[in-house]
Amino acid sequence: MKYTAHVDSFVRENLPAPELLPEFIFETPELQFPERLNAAAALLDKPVAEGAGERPAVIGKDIRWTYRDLQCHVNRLAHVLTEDMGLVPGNRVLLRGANTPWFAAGWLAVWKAGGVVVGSMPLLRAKELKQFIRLARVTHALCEASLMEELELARAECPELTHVLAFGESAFDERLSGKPIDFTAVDTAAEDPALIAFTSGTTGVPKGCIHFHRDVLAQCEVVCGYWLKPEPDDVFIGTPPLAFTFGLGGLLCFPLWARAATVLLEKLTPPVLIQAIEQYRATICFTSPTGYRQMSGLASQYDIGSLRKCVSAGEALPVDTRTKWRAATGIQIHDGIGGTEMIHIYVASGPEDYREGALGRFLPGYRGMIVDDLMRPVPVGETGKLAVKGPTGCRYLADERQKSFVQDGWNITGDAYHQDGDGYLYYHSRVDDLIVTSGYNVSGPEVEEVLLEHPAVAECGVIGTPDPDRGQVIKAFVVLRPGYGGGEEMVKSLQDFVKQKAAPYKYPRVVAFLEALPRTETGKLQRFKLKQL
Ligand code: 3UK
Repeated sequence: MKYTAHVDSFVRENLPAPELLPEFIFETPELQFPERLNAAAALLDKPVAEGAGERPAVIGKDIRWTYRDLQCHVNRLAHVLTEDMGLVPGNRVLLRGANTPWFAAGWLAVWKAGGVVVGSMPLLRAKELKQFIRLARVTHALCEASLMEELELARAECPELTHVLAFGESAFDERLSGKPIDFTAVDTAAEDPALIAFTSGTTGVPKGCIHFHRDVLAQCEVVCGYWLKPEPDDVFIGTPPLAFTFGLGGLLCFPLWARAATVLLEKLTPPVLIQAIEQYRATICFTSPTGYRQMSGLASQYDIGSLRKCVSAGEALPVDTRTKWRAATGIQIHDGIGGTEMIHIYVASGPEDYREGALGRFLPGYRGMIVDDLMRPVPVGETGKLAVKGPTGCRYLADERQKSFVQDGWNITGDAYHQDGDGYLYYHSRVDDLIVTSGYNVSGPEVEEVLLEHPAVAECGVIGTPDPDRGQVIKAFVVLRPGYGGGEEMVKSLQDFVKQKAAPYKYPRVVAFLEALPRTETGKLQRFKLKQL
């Protein structure tokens, strides 16, 4: 049997069968990982051992930790987990909190102790927490004191959850201060699970994506080493929750990998984020397309001259948003598509290789193709589904849906694209969201792109609704900018605008006005909710 440090083998036993796994490829020198690897040792102990101990690591509201401070806190917390809470390697630990230094310390402490992190976001309620606890057989939880209520409700129905500790209150600080500041990381195998990231999609039971210690490092090598290229003096900031792998990479793993600093603040709405960029002199920002869109209108009021690089992911980045942000800041956005199943970004473009309208190309380490429903590659220029493989990939925890995400060793992400002759990939939409109207294929994001250029439009979402004559008709939900009113005239103006700028069959036959669009905590438009309206 292969080496493992896990004493509790639940996750290993619930991995997909070998024949259902995607193929993993490690083509470059940086992706040759040793057999034993602990993500927290690599991202935290190594920098300290190599002299970065006094450098700034984590910045929060009223907190400034160096790498050595962070290591002390993580080590003490690892002692609490193993000694006071009986954690053994392989146990699942639910982490519940907003993006704060202590929440980040929780991730690293669990990894050091050999546990498997199940991240959860502050807005989740007892219903979702219960699902996570049951599916991942969670035994331990670290929860921000102010967020205990929903966890207690869930716990009442989950006997498997035996140890819960609240952090962010004085009892926690006292308990920690009694622990030694050294802790030797558990000697985990590179292939021991490190996290289970739940993704709910739009409907149904959440799917738990298992990622190994190796995967945590692989995302750093690919996204940072080959694409973003951060440096030790960088200061990262942004909005995605650490429980969303976009945030886990961008706001915790990447900064540590680069020996840079990360600013972790909660409730960063776009106006608060842009103010924080100024205040903390941040240099690298991670947020969603709507974040950049909203901030571009505010940029002139702040001194954000420290900013060097901006990463957008989670949803399609409209050209209009890219243009507005560039006009406001001079920065060409790094757009990348990633996913919970793949852990982070695998197709992307940077300022130097951006091609108008294209999402980008496969990052080094990944390869792929656009295929039809029978997994046959489609010709250049034709729309199909993306199939991708690389150093990371989909491993659902005990879930039948593995069979549809992974086919013939390829990860099928569910997104429709076409590719040009130079390997640039153009994103259309989720395959399920493609609109078929009178025989034409239209994607919601391409109509949104056009509408966003209209001066009255702040935000919009475009979907197909059933129609007896046309199969589906295009329906736009529009949030207007302050000072504009929705009415017959506005509807006509928007429709004419689309007809003028795009093929006329793409214009929205139905237009509705909303105060705000329904979004997930990760910033994604909830198209299914628009369909129900
Ligand atoms: C969509 C995009 C167009 C796309 C994620 C970066 O979003 C992340 O993970 P999820 O599992 O969703 C994945 C799906 O979201 N998407 C993401 N980025 C883009 N569409 N342009 C983009 N740039 O449908 C994808 O399949 O929530 C993103 C890193 C880690 C992540 N988990």
